[in-house]
Amino acid sequence: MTTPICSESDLREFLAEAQADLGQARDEAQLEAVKVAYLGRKGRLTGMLRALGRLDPGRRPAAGKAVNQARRELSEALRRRRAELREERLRRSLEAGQLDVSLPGRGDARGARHPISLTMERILDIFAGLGFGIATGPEVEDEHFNFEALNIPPLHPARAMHDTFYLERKDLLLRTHTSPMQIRYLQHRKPPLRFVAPGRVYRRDADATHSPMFHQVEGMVVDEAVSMADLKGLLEKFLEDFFGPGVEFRLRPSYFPFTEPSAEVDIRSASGAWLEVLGCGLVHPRVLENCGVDTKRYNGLALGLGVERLAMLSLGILDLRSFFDNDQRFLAQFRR
Ligand code: 2NM
Repeated sequence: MTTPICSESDLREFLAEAQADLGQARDEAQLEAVKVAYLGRKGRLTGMLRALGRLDPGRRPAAGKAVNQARRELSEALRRRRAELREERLRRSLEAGQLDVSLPGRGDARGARHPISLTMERILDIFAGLGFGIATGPEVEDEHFNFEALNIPPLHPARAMHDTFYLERKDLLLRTHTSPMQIRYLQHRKPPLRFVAPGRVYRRDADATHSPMFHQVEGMVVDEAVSMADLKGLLEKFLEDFFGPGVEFRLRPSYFPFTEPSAEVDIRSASGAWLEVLGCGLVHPRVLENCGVDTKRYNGLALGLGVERLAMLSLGILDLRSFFDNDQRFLAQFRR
């Protein structure tokens, strides 16, 4: 456009053009471009205002009034179109989002305690209630604490049964049971003692009933004249607390290098079948001597149980591997 002429009809034509451009603007960015083209520093309307200076002084007031009026109208049309576009954008985004505010919430994503942790906690609570302390100790052990002190000499067949993981440093291994903690505990305290040793243990084995890492709790009582009757009484208390009152159980003679006599304990299942739940016995005097206990005065009882096994029995889990798959849908069923 060359020098604008500010006749009323020219202005009307100019405004109609501007309105059409505003209507063409499809979004707020395009609208901004139209605004710049008309009202910007080098815009058409700004050009008109400047041209007023070159006009006959007599015509200036009326022309100025008309151009200013056109600017107000243009500004107002711009504001309306901007509001229109914003509303359109909102409507489109609501349609795309299909937000149904009546839907139920998604729930929270809280984790659940692992059934092994829950079972471990139940077991330790029962022993704590009977006055048992808790021993702790390292998962990396040596042959002395894992085997020799427990009356398992180098060529003893029980060593092969333990499927030990050895470290590169040949004198170190991953503990195959929690008993080494009991040896250390005994060495540093004076009887009478009653305590449990809970924790992870490791054996080279993996199938539906064996995992290379699993959890044990071993318990021990060292006092004067401890008997199999004491052991049976302790088992009755533990099994009734864990499986419920009236649980039927039996002791079946067995063999462990660190106890004499030794027994395995079975409980009667709902189907009538006997299910093995733990091992136990009177502590072999050689084990106590290895720990500096005066065996003329003291003796002891011990028991060892697998936490996974007890968890499977009490929660009705059939495959040991479900504990280690970490499927949240499975684990959340045991939330407490
Ligand atoms: C078992 C079965 C029988 C046991 C023995 C000892 C210790 F340290 F006193 F020698 N700790 N745990 C033991 C006895 C463990 O597990 C099936």
